[in-house]
Amino acid sequence: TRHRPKVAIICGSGLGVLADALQHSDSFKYSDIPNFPQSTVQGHAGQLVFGELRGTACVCMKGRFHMYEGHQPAKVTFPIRVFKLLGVKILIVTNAAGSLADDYKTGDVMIIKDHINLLGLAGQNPLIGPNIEQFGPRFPPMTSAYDKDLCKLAMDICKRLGYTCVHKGIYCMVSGPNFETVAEARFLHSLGADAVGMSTAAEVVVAKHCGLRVFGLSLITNQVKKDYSEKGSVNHDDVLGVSKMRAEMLKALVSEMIEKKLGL
Ligand code: 6GU
Repeated sequence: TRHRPKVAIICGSGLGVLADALQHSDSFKYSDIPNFPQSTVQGHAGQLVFGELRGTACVCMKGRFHMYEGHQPAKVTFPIRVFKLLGVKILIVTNAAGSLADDYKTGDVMIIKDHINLLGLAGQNPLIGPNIEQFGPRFPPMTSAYDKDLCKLAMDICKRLGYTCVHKGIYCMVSGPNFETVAEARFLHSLGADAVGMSTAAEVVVAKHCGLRVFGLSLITNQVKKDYSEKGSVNHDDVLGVSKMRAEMLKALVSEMIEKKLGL
């Protein structure tokens, strides 16, 4: 590819259409890239797409890797270091998530203000093992993981585009693949999490370690039941359905942010 991306975008479940916005694109199957993990999840295509979005060279992961597929944390986050070596400066992460917050509705967007890397705290951290100094320090700080200026830019654009269903909140990563019990949902909510999902935090840790700026979006695809009396249960098809419905909105937001050059 002739593209030399400064921005990398990870497309979450059902959000692969973000990659379709790229112009003059060159696509590579993960299976054709040496040492790249493979996607096994429905709704995750398994392609690295290079192209231009509003005049800025970008690379999109159309499909990401999850721990529940059997990948080790370092494997899940391998593409982040590939992006770093390609010259990427900013990582945009997207995901589908369940809401724990009482005031979030299905279809809402949460700009990720911070995360709780539950697995990372508990020993499943992608940075465990010998530190590769070439990428970053042994003990990287994580206090400003999500870039404040990019959050503000996103909030301003949402206001201008008339998006009213946008929140700023805390994302908690769990391993999955099962969705949460009621007791687990209450536990995560009591920790301060507004949304829960099975990705993102590990990728962000590796991105911060190697000095990338990070912006994150969660699409709220369902409410997590925090009460035994609530009826119904979530399934992956519902998650995909909602994210497909809202993908155009996320595409517009990300495109506008890139048009504003993300402060590059
Ligand atoms: Cl409810 N839980 C988890 N862990 N991940 C999700 C989700 C729920 N909804 C979408 N992704």
